[in-house]
Amino acid sequence: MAANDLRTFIARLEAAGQLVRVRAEVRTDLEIGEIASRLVAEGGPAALFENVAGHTMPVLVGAFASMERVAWAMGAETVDAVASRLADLLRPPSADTSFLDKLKAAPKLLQLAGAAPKTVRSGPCQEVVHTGDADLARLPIIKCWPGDGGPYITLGQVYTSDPAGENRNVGMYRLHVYGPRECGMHWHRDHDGARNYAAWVAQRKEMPVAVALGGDPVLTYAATAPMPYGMNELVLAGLIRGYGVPVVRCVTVPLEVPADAEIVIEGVVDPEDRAMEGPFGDHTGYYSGPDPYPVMRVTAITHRRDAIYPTTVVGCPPKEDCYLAKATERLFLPALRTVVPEIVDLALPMFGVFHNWAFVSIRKTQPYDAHKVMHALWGLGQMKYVKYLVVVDAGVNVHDSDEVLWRMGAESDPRRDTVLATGPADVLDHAAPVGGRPGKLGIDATRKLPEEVGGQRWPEPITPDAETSARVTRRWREFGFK
Ligand SMILES: Cc1cc2nc3c(=O)[nH]c(=O)nc-3n(C[C@H](O)[C@H](O)[C@H](O)COP(=O)(O)O)c2cc1C
Ligand SMILES: [Mn+2]
Repeated sequence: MAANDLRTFIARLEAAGQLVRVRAEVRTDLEIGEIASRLVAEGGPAALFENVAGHTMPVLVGAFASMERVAWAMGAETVDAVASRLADLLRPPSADTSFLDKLKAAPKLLQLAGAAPKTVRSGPCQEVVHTGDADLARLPIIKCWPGDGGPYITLGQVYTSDPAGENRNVGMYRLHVYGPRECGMHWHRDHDGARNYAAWVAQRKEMPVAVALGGDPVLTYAATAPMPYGMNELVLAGLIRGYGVPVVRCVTVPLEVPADAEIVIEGVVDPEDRAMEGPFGDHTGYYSGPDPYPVMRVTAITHRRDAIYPTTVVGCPPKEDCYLAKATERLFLPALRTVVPEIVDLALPMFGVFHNWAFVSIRKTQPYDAHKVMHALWGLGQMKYVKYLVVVDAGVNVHDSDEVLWRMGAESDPRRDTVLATGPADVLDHAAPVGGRPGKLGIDATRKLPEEVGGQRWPEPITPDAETSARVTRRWREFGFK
């Protein structure tokens, strides 16, 4: 059963034994965060806190804190199944497509067309409307870490557009709550929310913003997906789901939000108004900020009558956000492969916090293919942030970091096989040289072709004899082993 709102998803997690209802009283100040961190560390369930001190709204954490739960959020059993369905849907038709093939492609086109959001007249997210009396303090917003500059909304889908109402975007950016009707907009300079904001600033106009919490669980994933600017993440959500996401018009701003959301915060961002945002215990494992960021003034808060407040805690990896990032790794791999066909598999290991590390396996046919792949990847979207990039041969399991490091140790020479390049650093990379040139290190850990090593002999890797191996498997019990 596909859950198309948060409460149906909660029911599904509960039925699968993957959600604990917490009836004991709990605090928004650090306590929910501490519990969430422990649950994710032990591969534990999601938690629904029903008795939050000072609040009536329950708080949900950990709903996306496993690959299985992320897959369920997409209405599938595995993320790989979604990835192959999307890859098939988006595969460009080849030039020699026959008429019959074109006919076969028609249902695909219909599916693509049907994925656009559908405007509906009303939705449960507006069952209760607060405008003049809107107050963020009524939401059970948590403070995650002791050094945080205050409470933060951590799992919000931030809806924006440019001044023409085009380039509709949803991105997940944390919101630093400053007061009852004010919060900081922490969209990084090269994220699409910031790009839309720059367009409003250029016209010196107040920018409308809406932040949705909950709704179809696929939306939480979609808000984190690195779609190119101009491609609405709601369409991605619709493609994953197989139907357009129902959206309603906001009450006070000209934006649309998911009709099935639990809570929506509407507001405006003055082009002149900035405030210090942070510090915040970030997913790097360190505090980020304080830095100046735009400020949103809340114009309305709407919610379901019995709204549930979803949140997450980031920090030293792995945390819940790492599972959302893994889903992106799987979903976007087919697209990477169409641009860089040498790529077999790619891993952004969780300890690399999205993009400090990338391990990529390639099918190498030409000398220096590994180098070609490094430069190609550093030129693609957010892959530009990858600091340490290790290229191995097809057949190496890039999801096994020990195996990758074994191959790297064995197959590479630190002088001959490393590439030191320059490229942009992520906003959160505190080690990047300030005012200097951020570095990238590529390591070619593939087996070398004769042309790459002046004819030096490259040894054969050891693999077992296939016939013997099969025989031993057959006779294993006969030898007395279990
Ligand atoms: C839990 C979580 C918190 C995030 N917080 C921020 C943030 O505060 N600022 C930011 O720019 N990106 C943040 N991100 C990453 C963006 O959501 C992600 O890069 C997304 O692709 C941006 O979308 P956009 O390109 O449409 O702006 C966060 C991601 C997750 C999973
Ligand atoms: Mn975007």
